[in-house]
Amino acid sequence: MDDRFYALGMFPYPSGTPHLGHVRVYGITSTATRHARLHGRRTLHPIGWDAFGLPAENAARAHGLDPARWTAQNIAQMRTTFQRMELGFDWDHELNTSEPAYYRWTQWLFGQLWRAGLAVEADGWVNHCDHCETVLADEQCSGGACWRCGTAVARRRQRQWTLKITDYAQRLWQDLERLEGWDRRAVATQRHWIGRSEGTVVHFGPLQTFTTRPETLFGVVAVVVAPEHPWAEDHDDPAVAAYVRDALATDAVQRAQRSPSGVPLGRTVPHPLTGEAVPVWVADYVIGGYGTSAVMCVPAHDERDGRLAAAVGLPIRSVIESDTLIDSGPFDGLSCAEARVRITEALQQADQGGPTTSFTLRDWSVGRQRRWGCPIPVVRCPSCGPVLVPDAQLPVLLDDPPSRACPSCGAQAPRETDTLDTFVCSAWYAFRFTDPRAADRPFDPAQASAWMPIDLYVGGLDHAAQHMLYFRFVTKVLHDLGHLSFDEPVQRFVCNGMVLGSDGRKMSKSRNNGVDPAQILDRVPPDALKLAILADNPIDRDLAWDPDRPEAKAAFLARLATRIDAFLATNPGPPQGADAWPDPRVHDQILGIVDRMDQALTGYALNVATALLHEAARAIRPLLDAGPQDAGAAHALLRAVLIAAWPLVPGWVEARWPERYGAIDHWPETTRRPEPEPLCTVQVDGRSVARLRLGLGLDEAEAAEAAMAVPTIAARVASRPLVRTVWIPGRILNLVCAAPS
Ligand code: ANZ
Ligand code: ZN
Repeated sequence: MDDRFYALGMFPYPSGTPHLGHVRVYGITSTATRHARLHGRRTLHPIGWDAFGLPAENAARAHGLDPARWTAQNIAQMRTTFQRMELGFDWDHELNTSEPAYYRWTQWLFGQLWRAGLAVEADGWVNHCDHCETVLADEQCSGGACWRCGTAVARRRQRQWTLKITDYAQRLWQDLERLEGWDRRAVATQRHWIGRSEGTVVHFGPLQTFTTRPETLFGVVAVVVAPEHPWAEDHDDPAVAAYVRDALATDAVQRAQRSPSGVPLGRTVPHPLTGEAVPVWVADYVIGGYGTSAVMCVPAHDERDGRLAAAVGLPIRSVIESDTLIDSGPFDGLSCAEARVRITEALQQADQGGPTTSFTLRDWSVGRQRRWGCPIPVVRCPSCGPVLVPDAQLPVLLDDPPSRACPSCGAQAPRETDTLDTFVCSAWYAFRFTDPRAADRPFDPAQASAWMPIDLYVGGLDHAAQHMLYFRFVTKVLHDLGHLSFDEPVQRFVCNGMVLGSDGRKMSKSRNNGVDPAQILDRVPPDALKLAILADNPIDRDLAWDPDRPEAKAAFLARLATRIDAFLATNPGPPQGADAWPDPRVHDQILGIVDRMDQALTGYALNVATALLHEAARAIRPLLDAGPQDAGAAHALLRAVLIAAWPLVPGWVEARWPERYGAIDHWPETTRRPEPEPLCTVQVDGRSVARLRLGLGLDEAEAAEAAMAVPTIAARVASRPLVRTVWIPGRILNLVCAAPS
């Protein structure tokens, strides 16, 4: 087994007070870390702050504070609560993405991407939140509204710093197969976002379309372009211009929902195989940027095309009848599957298209018109254009003057004022954690490669798309540039369920159903809080919060503590590891529970582990109450139970751990006493002659041999040859011999 264990809970935004979701995420990672340590692994369990970004800036604005000060206050407050929770973080690895010591290297990462041709300024349609005054990634618009403030998203055309994640679409797709340790829901989410689709490009003169159904080519009645398509833009016809303007102002979700509409562009293009003139339309159900932003319209066989045709009066041409092509010229009579291949071939031969792959994944627009973010290290020189600030001149600080010397010609030039999307900061923080104090490098490749891929990553399913895609993308790029030995960052990805308020809905400040862990810690010890949140439900399910649960767990721990403390005070001896408890069933039962706790902790089944802790408490009670005669054996079993409980309730265990028990440094031995071999009946020629202990694992010949070693049985056989042996392990051995000659 690997001797290192890197457990990471997604690091928090320090935008307010900690919540129970944090207790759950880091409760999982801290338990897993301690368990790994008991198995002799070196562990890394860091924590830091995803400190840049809109939440801090908006909140700071609302409170009239500088975002830096506001963030620092929140971090101090959250750090205090996290420390009270005794989560076993490696505090000496703490990092803060808004400090120059960190974001200098985020800028270095941008430079790496720039030099690899993966960071470019691209013109494109962007989602804009007018309230937050910033561009939003598609993933940051939920239901057509800004993920942060809920304002309806507006669409704008803008030049944006963009990372070309689509260059990695195929690898991001293909490597999903390797993610065996991931929550299946997260893999499905990634698959959906990458959205690989195999199809065919079909040329209609100068216009290219993307289809997954080339066999319907003879059913085409129009070519329909997206409002974002160059053919639809700046159109002279006022009807087209008005239609396009309206469509572009509407976000994708609403566009997909409204009833189909479209307008003709007033021009035609030639059909690639028949040469027929096909009219060109614009319609808002065609998505700009997917495929070629243009589709061949086949109303007879595509639902959306059919609805457009019905709405605007386009003809309907049926070309498939019970899986057979009709009215399709030379392809009549072929099955759909055959026709798909043959028509694609015909297009290729005519140089009018061919097979292709499309991805739903869009490039990642990372420019934000915000102050509280990592400055993009670029100078906009009037004579040289955009110039990357060289690594040696980093960091470009937030408070740097608005202009600096152009790195290429030396003239004073304005620096880029856009900052980076915070998802860039969090796309590489896990590497930094392996070498967090390095001043002259972002991380040590040897350290990163020794600790990673991450053994256990825990976070919400809501980060399964964006953060996890960006994290995988940056890992692959840094791998390709020689900075990392691996190209997938996470081995095991556990998506924790949410903590729901007592009203059954997600806890949030706005619903006022949230619970402050700090207040619970005023009443109960941290281990009781952790048990309360880890018990009952598997970690990947939602958990309805029961406000009485921490007190119940505290009472359980206190009762058990009283018994154990009394036992330890009146039985001062050391544990006698070799001594077994006189009743083998009790002995085996307790060590069996310890074994099952080991399995539960290995599989992160922390609800099971919690239940086993209760079971262990019941099982050791008779030992604690039994009095001094078997104290050595009782100590040995108690010691095993305490160690097994330590990953879950470390503070509680350490508070009663006697020095004479040694160190809590390895998982207890659970070898139980060997089961005695069962007594079997031995027969000779069907008549019982003896009772004998014979091992269950023996085969026929071995059992017979063992029996023949017993003189009384050998005498019965009296050197007659064995004809047959009947052996039912644990029950009967029958030796059937030849008749005496
Ligand atoms: C003709 C056709 C006939 C189609 C038919 C379907 C059924 P997926 O699987 O998502 O890749 N399409 C292509 N580009 C599009 C865009 N930018 N916006 C909206 N729709 C687009 O789907 C590919 C199919 O979706 C393509 O195949 C195209 O319609 C449409 F009976 O072409 B099909
Ligand atoms: Zn210049």
